[in-house]
Amino acid sequence: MKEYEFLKIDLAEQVCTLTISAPKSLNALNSNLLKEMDDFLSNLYPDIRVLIITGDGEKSFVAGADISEMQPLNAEEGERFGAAGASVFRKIETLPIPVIAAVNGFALGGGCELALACDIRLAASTAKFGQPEVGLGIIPGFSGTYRLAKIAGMGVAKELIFSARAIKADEALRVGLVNAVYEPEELMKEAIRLAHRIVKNAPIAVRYAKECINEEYDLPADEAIAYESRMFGKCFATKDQKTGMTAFLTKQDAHFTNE
Ligand code: CO8
Repeated sequence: MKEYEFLKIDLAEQVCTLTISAPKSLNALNSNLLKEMDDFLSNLYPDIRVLIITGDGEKSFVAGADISEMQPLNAEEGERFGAAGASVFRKIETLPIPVIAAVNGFALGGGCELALACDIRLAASTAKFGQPEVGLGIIPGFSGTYRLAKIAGMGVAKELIFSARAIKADEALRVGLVNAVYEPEELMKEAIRLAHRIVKNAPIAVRYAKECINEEYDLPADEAIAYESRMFGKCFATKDQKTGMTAFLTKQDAHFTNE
């Protein structure tokens, strides 16, 4: 398995855990770390069915983009840095497998935006979410203005972004920013348990479902419904559809082969 300076990778039973590790800065995202993430996501091992993203240590998921690296940037460099992070996060969002964020602590700025780019967010009860950018003289630059409004609604997004107020996990759950909250020691166990539930299902169907939900969201209703019908039809061209339905009808467990 490839070695990285800022990423730790663990692969077991088709579930890959990517741990972001920059301990000196509470796992802040610097440009070398983003390059490593881009490389990892662009060369994902073919047998991975679910990716879990978490942060190293007990205190922080990701405490944002690296402020010391951003401080001297001019407008052009700032745009380039923002675009580099946004492109990595878009890769996560469009990855052909589900991505679970296991938010184990601070998820601030780019850290909150990273969690938002994942498909599902699970949080430790000690996690804290926020978009503190306006307090630093910038706006969220890794697609936070777009995704926070999409996921938690425009009112919540505007309040959190304008005020730079950080919220605890229970409030994040209440506003729909996270799917579930667990005690810190349970978080990874629950993330892996959820990943294994996903792994049991037909991989192509899971992939098509993710694609449908992503693509249909911004389409007018008739186009969205037609999109789903096309993808639904494509499922019947897979061996796994026959496997799944035959297993149901013969009262056996389905063993999908991703075909
Ligand atoms: N960047 C760089 N260093 C950081 C960051 C960061 N985002 N966060 C923490 N660190 C460093 C601290 O400077 C400190 O370093 P040192 O030990 O050398 O002094 C170390 O990590 C430990 O941090 P603290 O001592 O501050 O730890 P505390 O427990 O007291 O506080 C906090 C923890 C509350 C998380 C605090 O560190 C903090 O507020 N961090 C900054 C959070 C933040 O504002 N994040 C948003 C950054 S902006 C952003 O993410 C924009 C994304 C889009 C970019 C678009 C590009 C143009």
